[in-house]
Amino acid sequence: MAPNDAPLSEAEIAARLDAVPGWRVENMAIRRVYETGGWPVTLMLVNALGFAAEAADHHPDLHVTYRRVGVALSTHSAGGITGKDFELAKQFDEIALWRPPAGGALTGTTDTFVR
Ligand code: H2B
Repeated sequence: MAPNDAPLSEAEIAARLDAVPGWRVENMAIRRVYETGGWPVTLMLVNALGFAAEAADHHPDLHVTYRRVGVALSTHSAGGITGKDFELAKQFDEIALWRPPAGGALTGTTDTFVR
């Protein structure tokens, strides 16, 4: 089994969770809920996460409601949580929470957005 395909121990999971604030473990998956502000942003987020998941060939379970997107990551083939799940969680946060840096050319949206 490649290193990232091996299920992580509880201690390894706890240590790696420290590096992804906002994520928790429940029922054999790492989980996070993004608040979107409403349906159009919910759908944009689902598509953005889905695009990254397909590029990664690693796919989340998504719970989609009007103003929330719940994400659960686990590695089915390993029967647990692996390094793949944590790497994709970090990538999801980069995508979902990214904002233009202050002082740059981009102002950023003033609409209610993902957090
Ligand atoms: N996604 C997740 N979350 N877990 C898996 O074990 C998994 C996957 N396996 N996406 C992948 C696809 C596998 O089916 C393909 C063949 O790589």
